[in-house]
Amino acid sequence: MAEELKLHTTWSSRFGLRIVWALHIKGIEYDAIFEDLSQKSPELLQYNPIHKKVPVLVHKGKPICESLVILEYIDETWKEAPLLPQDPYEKAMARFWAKFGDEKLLPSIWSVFTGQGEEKKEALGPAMKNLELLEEQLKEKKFFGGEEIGYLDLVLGWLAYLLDVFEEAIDLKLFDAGKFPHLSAWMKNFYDAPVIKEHCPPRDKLVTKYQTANAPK
Ligand SMILES: N[C@@H](CCC(=O)N[C@@H](CS)C(=O)NCC(=O)O)C(=O)O
Repeated sequence: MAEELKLHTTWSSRFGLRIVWALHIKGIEYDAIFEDLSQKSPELLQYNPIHKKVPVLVHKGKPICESLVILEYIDETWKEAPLLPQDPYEKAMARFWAKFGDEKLLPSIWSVFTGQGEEKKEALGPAMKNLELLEEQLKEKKFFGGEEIGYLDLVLGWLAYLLDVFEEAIDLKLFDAGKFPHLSAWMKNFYDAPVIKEHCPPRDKLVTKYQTANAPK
């Protein structure tokens, strides 16, 4: 029986999926409420009046917004299968790279995806540089979290299922596995974990969504 736990998300939200994965890893029951972002529900606007975005987790009637904050809340509330490292320095590093993922890596790849002509070419350099930085971080580790999927894996998880969707949508090869052997192995390990794969949106539906999003207006 779900402990009054509701997740407002969408079928494809890469931020929402982090939360879905975390809840499944910890074996926590919840009710998913799928929002239509072109017509946000009064509950979403009430729970997240500042950003008006998904995901929002509502625990015993209390809303928590912003996916990184939600992940930490989940990890502190349900202690089983810890997501963040226990060591303070390792924890700080996981938070640092999560911020890097959201503030640097994601926008740089998004610019390649949405840029037109020259803009797209210029966006490639920073995107590749950011991927190289992650490659160095990962080294020989199976997951960023070590032997098990952890907080940083969940935050960067969109790379594992979405990068090749972006590539197909814009018909451009971005990611060369030969140049990023560790990252490429990580993507496979991450996506192949049943708890992740079983809770990823259907690939063909994603390709159609991003092709439509990228179509010249
Ligand atoms: N920083 C936020 C980003 C959330 C976000 O951008 N959500 C998108 C869906 S993937 C959204 O709700 N967009 C609606 C809007 O911008 O109006 C987080 O980590 O939760």
